Amino acid sequence: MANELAMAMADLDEEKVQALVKAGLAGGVDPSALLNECREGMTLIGQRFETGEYYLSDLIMAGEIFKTAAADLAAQGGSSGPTKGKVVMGTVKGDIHDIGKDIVVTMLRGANYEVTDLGVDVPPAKFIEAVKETGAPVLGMSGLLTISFDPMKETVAALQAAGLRGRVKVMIGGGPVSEQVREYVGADALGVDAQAAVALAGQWLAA
Ligand code: B12
Repeated sequence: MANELAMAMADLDEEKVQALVKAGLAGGVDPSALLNECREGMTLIGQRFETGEYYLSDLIMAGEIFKTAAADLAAQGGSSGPTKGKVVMGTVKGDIHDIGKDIVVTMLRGANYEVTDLGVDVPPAKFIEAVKETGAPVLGMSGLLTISFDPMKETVAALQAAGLRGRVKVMIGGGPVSEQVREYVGADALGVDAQAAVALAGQWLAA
């Protein structure tokens, strides 16, 4: 049922979320459609947090429920084939939101990209080190907080200072990013969802 999954997620009804995900998969529903519904639920949760209906503990719980559902959905997306290229990904300094970043990583891996996942709260120097070590031509940064824009900008500046900017394409994503933010940060592109990340990598790494 459309929206039922989003509502179960928003209501933090873990059992119902799991049951609907399993039923959807068994019924042949596209895993990414189910993932999108869970995401809609997360947006509602964010709104309830803003209005004071939900507390931080509810956000933590939402994160756990979402991760379990996403893991079930990712397990359906297995793929094989030669690697299409390397990507370095991480959530920027000061930000510990990793649900969206993990989905992007999963989708990129599912599309046969070799992803170095640096985790959360990643300082610019760590991004640069990973780009140097792996030789990855694509760097993806995730940030869900408005205070994440400056660390993104600092990372692009650090790439420039290391002489790597010319050979590394930068994509950013996460709740509050916009074209204005992309410009401020100095990134090459922004992606609104994990599919966009895969499309950008495909564009940049096409032989
Ligand atoms: C769950 C959650 C948490 C969990 C995170 C758990 C975890 N392991 O990630 C916890 C409880 C830890 C948390 C903490 C905090 N949170 Co919080 N959180 C959320 C919530 C409800 C959902 C985020 C989420 O997972 N969304 C679902 C995923 C799938 O979506 P997504 O991240 O956008 O990712 C998709 C796309 O954006 C894109 N994408 C993401 N990254 C990338 C990267 C690239 C390169 C590309 C191309 C695409 C891409 O693809 C993804 C998949 O489709 C949001 C509300 C919201 N509406 O987003 C608030 C929210 C982000 N949190 C907020 C706040 C304020 C906080 C805290 C400061 C609260 C506090 N007072 O302590 C702390 C910050 C801690 C820190 N330093 O980071 C605010 C941010 C406000 C702001 N503008 O700065 C929000 C918006 C809630 C609100 N409305 O007030 N939070």
